[in-house]
Amino acid sequence: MSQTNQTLGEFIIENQTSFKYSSGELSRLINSIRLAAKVVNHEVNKAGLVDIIGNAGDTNIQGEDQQKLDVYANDKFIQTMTNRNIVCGIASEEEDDFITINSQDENHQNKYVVLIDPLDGSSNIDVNVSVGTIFSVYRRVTPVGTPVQIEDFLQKGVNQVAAGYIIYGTSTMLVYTTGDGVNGFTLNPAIGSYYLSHPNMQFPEDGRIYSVNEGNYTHFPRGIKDYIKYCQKEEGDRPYTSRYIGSLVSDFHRNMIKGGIYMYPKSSKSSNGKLRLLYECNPMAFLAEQANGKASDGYMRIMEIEPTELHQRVPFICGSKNMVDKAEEFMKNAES
Ligand code: AHM
Ligand code: MG
Repeated sequence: MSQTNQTLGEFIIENQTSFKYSSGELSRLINSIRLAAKVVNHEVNKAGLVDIIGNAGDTNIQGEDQQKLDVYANDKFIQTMTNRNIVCGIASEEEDDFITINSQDENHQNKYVVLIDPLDGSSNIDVNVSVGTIFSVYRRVTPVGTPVQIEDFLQKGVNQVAAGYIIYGTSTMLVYTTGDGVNGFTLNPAIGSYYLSHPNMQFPEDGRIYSVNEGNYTHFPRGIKDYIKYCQKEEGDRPYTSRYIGSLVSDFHRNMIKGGIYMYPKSSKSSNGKLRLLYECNPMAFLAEQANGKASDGYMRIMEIEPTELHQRVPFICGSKNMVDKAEEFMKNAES
C-alpha cells in the first residue's frame, strides 16, 4: 500500500527492483527529469515577473539573455540529461533533429533514448494558464556503445519503457508510468520534494467532459462532428460538459481525474491534426492505457502506429475508455 508521505525519490528506489530490466539506469533517468522539472518550474512560476524584474531589452538581472520559456525548458532538460550522462540520445519537439550523446566515448553504455516536449501549451504562459512537459523513454534498438540512429527514435509507442508529464499548475505535479500503473507526485515548493499524492491513477471508465477546440468544428470530419452533437444532446446523462484549456497536459490531467475525452482530430485545414505522435500522443497514450483509459487516432490504437518521421502529426482521441469507444463508433459509422 502506498503512503502519501512517500517522496518520489523513495518511491523510485522502492520500485526499482520490480522493474523488469532494472539496472538503476531508468531510475537515474527519472531522477534527472525530476531535477530539471524543478528548475523549469521555478522559471515558469516567475514568468509574469520577467517584465518587472528583468532589464528592458533582452537581458535579465544577472546579465543573461532572456529566453523564451520553451527554449529555456528545452535547454534545461537536455543539459540535465546530457550532464548526468544517462541517455544515449534525445529528440525534442524544439529541435529539428535528434541529439547524439557521447558517441565518441566507447565506454558509453547507456541504452535509453528520451523524446520530449519541453513546454507544451506554451502559448498559455502569457495568460498564466497551466502548461506542461511531456516525456517518453525507449530502449535503443541499435547496439549499445555506438552513436544512436533515427530508428532508435522511430519506434512504436508500445515499445515505451516509461512516459510521463509534469504539470505546472496551481501546484506542480510529476505523473509517470514505467508500465506498472500511473502515479502522481506533487511538489512541495517549500522543501523542493515531490510527494506521492495520487497513487495508482485511473481514468473513470465513463466520463461527462469533452475537450476539443470547437472553433475548428466546420473543418472536422463527419464522425467527429456527429460525436460532438451526441455529447451535446439532451438524453440520459447528457449533455456533457465542454472544457478545453488548450494545454494538452492540463486537459488530460483533469479528464483522468474526473472522467472525460480529449480530441484533436484531423481537419480540412490540417490533414493529420496538430499533435506530434512521438512527443505528445505516444506518451499520453501510454499513460492513458496504464490508467485504464484509451487512446486512438479515430480508427486504431495510437501506440500501434508505425512512426515514419520525428515530427509526425496524428489525429488524437484520448480519455475514458467508453467515451473513446463511442467516438470511434461515430468515426466508423460516418464512413459507411
Ligand atoms: P504546442 O506543442 O505548440 O504547445 O501545441 C500543442 C498544444 C496542446 O497542448 C493543446 O492541446 C493544443 O496545442 C491546442 O491547440 P489549439 O490552440 O489549436 O486548440
Ligand atoms: Mg507540444
